Amino acid sequence: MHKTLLLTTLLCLAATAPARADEPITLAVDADGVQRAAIVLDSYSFTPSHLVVAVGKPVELTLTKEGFAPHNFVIDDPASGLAIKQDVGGDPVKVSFTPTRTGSFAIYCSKKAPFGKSHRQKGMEGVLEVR
Ligand SMILES: [Cu+2]
Repeated sequence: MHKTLLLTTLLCLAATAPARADEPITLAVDADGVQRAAIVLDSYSFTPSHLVVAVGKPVELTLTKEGFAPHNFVIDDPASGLAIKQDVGGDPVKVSFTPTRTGSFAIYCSKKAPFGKSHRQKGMEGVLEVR
């Protein structure tokens, strides 16, 4: 009897699992006008990996790394106010920027072992969608 109840509870929890990592997440604008989100860097992914932000408003991301491999957070489009290259180590780190143009911009990790594929090639990339 109790086992059945436990199983039912677990199944219900599984059904309400968190959204997929690549589902677009629209950042809310806080009272101070800043759009904030927390992102986890893992081997080899960003979670969440698809951020939607408003143009012309500051964005502040808190980056946290899991696992042992070194990772970084790169968005490289200086003409759009996006010139970010931030190493993420043991402690969470914040990056701030203000996108000045609308569009879709690649987020990626530029780390690479001496031999083999880059982390980006292994799937460690995402999208910053500026609307
Ligand atoms: Cu990486």
